[in-house]
Amino acid sequence: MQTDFQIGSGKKGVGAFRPFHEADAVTLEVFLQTCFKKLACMGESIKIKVIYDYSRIFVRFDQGICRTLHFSGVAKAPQKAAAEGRLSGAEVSDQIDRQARRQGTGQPLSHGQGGIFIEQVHGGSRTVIINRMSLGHDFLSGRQDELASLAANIKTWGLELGFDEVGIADTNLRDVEPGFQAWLDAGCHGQMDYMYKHGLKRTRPEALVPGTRRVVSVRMSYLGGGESPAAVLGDAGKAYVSRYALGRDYHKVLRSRLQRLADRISAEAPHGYRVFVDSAPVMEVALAEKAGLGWRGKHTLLLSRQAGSFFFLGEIYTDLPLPVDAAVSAHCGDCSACIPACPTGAIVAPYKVDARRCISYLTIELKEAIPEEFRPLIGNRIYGCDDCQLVCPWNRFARHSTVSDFTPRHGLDGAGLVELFLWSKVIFEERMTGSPIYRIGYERWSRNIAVALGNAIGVPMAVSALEARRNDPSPMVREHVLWALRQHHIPRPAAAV
Ligand code: B12
Ligand code: SF4
Ligand code: SF4
Repeated sequence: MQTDFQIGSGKKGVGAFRPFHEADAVTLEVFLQTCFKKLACMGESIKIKVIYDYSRIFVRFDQGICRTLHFSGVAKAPQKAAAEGRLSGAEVSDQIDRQARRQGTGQPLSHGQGGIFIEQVHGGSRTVIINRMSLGHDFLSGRQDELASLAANIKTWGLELGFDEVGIADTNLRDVEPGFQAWLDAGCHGQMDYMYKHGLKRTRPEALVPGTRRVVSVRMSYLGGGESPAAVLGDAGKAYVSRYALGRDYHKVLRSRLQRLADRISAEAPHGYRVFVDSAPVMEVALAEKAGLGWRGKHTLLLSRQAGSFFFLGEIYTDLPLPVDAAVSAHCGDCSACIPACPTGAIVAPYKVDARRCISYLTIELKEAIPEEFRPLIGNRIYGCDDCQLVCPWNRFARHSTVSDFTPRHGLDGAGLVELFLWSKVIFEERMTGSPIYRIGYERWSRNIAVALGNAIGVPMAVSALEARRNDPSPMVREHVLWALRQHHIPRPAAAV
């Protein structure tokens, strides 16, 4: 999709932007804030910034913009761009601006005529916004019964696609903004720069995707069977991999289904949307809570009476004005079992997790050496941690997933530490392709297992496996191997000191 498209004075625009040649003696910078689909169907988010500093500029557009979109050859361009942008597709519909089509070529539309509204710009670097080019989903506004039936359909379609629950929330997250800011200010995000760099877009969905009115929130259980977590955690020679990471990468599993759900909604009611799974500045837990999918436990994760907490969350941001669901009440009550169960004391207070202490952060997000104070506490957890969830009484109700993608692969549900430590980089990459573990790479994988082997006192072959990688090419892995050998009372050789 081409953005920052510039049209100089007297120059003709091309393609879908052809009518912008009407701009008089100014240079325009065209920002496509959302997508061509919107241009075709709603046109609510095309912003044009006037760069030249004129004292008074009047920017005119004629109905050519509409005609351009109706021209079959050009219509393919927005469709292609929409597909590339992972949008549902651009539609050039007959409903677009019938008024405009009745105008003769070259006759500018003035404010209030047809579907194109134009703003006047007075000097400076200002923004012109073209509003309401077409009817689009605004057909639905004010038709509450149709919206309610659409919302019900969305939930049914979501279940058909394998989600366990679907809810709808508005975008008002102002209540969580101060807490999020306090968390950042306290440095709890550690090295996760992505947590602060998007500013308020995380807590303001409409700032991330302009036009967003509702969030369709989904949850999908991920327990895929395999060895019992307690048995693995109780065996120092085994590697504990967080239950969410035993199968196929959940980002892919959820995203493709969310895309299908969004497509299905589009077929019924064309909408502007984006789908998300843990990969963007989105407050997933807070939104799911608003959408009625559960309550926030004292470990900060979302909990449901029907399903415990072993599930993923995903969202569709949409501009459809769907009816919202009510939040459910909290049921932690007097329980606080998750707080003392945390091996590293990461739940610093109810509802507050300091990521820098969390084993999930230390083994997945942290790119550098794991601070020594945490290494003995990590035990045999080599990728993530589930302890705060395993002790939660509500997880008696956790459901096993029906999605085969979450079935454990390569015996990761109960593999031996020594066996995994002997994997070469080639084997790691081959076996972990398509797994969420792939993202941490071979070096962090080896670092984590070295720590676990350091904690595997008395486990046969632990020392020899560590010795075999004493001279690992990675300085970080070498340092962790030496630390681990010291736990077994094997000193560094003189040359390595
Ligand atoms: C960053 C992140 C992490 C970080 C930080 C976790 C955290 N609790 O914040 C780390 C790497 C540690 C992590 C670990 C895990 N994560 Co995570 N994580 C995320 C992510 C990307 C963002 C969460 C977030 O916004 N955190 C920021 C804080 C500020 O949010 P908060 O706790 O909601 O904020 C409140 C408190 O901070 C409090 N507060 C107020 N004042 C103060 C002051 C201080 C000092 C503090 C500390 C707090 C505080 O108020 C805030 C507002 O209500 C989400 C996906 C997403 N995009 O939302 C997944 C997500 C939350 N994670 C998920 C999972 C599965 C996990 C793990 C279970 C993985 C594992 N097995 O290893 C663990 C669980 C650890 C835990 N108990 O939270 C799932 C949770 C699903 C569910 N059922 O809720 C999510 C939703 C991903 C997904 N799409 O499914 N995760
Ligand atoms: S995931 Fe583990 S380390 Fe992180 S808060 Fe829960 S129990 Fe603590
Ligand atoms: S262990 Fe207890 S306090 Fe923690 S989330 Fe579960 S019910 Fe709530």
